[in-house]
Amino acid sequence: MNSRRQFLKAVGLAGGAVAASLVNRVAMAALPEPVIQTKPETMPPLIPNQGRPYNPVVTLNGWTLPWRMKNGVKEFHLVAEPVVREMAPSFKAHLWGYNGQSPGPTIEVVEGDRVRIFVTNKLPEHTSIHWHGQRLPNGMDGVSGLTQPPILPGKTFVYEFIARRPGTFMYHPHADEMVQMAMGMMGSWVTHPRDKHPLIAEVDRDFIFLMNAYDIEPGSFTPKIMTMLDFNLWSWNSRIFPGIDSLNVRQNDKVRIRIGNLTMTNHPMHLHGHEFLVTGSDGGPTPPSSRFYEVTADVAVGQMRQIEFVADEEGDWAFHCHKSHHTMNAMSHDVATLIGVDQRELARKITNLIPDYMVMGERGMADMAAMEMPIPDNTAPMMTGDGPFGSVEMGGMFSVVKVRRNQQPGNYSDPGWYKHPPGTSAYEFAGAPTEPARMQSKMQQGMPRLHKPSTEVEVTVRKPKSTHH
Ligand SMILES: [Cu+2]
Repeated sequence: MNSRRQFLKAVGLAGGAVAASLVNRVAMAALPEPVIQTKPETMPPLIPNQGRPYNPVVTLNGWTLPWRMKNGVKEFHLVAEPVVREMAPSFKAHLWGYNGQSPGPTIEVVEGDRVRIFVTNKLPEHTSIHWHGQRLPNGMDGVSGLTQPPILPGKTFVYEFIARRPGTFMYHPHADEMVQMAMGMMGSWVTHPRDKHPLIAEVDRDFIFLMNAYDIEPGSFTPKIMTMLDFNLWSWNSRIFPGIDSLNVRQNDKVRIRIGNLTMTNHPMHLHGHEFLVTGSDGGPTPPSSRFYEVTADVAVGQMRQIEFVADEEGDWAFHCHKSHHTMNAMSHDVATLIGVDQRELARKITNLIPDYMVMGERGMADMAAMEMPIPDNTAPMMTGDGPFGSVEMGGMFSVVKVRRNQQPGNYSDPGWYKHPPGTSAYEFAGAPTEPARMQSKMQQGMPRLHKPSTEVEVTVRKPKSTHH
């Protein structure tokens, strides 16, 4: 027992993970004991204490699966099972995943490693695991019905292959795929290069996460699995803002972020304050001639992208999907656009019927972040997140890259909010307002009109009074 505790300590999991004896020890004597993670926090990198050395990754709100070395083979044990995943504080979802969490643990190996993965199925239906992006024998590819029979409930299958190609990969079921991925079954995989690689840079910080999406009705716990497009929770590693941990780095660190997309739509990933290069995909490292600086990179369905940048600007830099409805949490989509519409008379009439009726959206949706309308239990607010200057009015696929001068190497803890040096923040203008200069012409238009101007007024726009803030 003591040696096992020391092992867990050595791999940085003591306290965070519990190695549970889920399976009969006698029957599973040849199996590595599965390690189960009970917490959704970002675990420190798993420093390898056996095999070839490498610079480990940090899985956002996740962890790396410990392995055992057996006659030169790296052995892992994945357990497919129902899990309760805290997607954000006060919001738990009933998902399917691996070893206690959704997504499952990250698997990290080195190019050339022989890998043996035991997969035990504790789901109520059959499953399989496909090793997305790997070069491997066809029979290890994990496509249920095509390359193997399904893994029935209670059964354990063994996958074995050599990790031939360094890069960023993922794993997911290839059996009842729509349901099992909609329930959260997936995980990341990193194969580190064996030697110095001409196309793979050494970095100071290496992060990885998968993008996934769920359709969970406000107040309920279980995703609707028949949803094809209309998901209402856009998550990274089954976490939604403000539940996604920040990516904490030291100023001038070289940073790599590996991102996979297992949702049903693309996500343009946008980083503030820095330019990055896309240095690789699940197809491998990209040739330098193909790399150019960007601040947004699209990650299409079933793709992985790794981006790299030097974090040379101190601050709290937003990092998010640029589809604005992907930075919101569950809401009803049947809300009309009411910006500029005077709802006072309508509200008065409705209030006669429904006394608690609340008018929304007349001045945009930002009020949603601050309003005190009751929401059902176990529901994440649609737009929220306390920042140092008020509500961040975000949800979903949003986090912050925190760049700090004094963040120590190897320290991934949250340094708190950035303290802006005096004179470097946007501030309120204190002078007198002036009328904006407008383009003038005979017809009061920029362009001459061909037809007579209509005297009819189509829309009356109500502007907020200056007392509104
Ligand atoms: Cu998106």
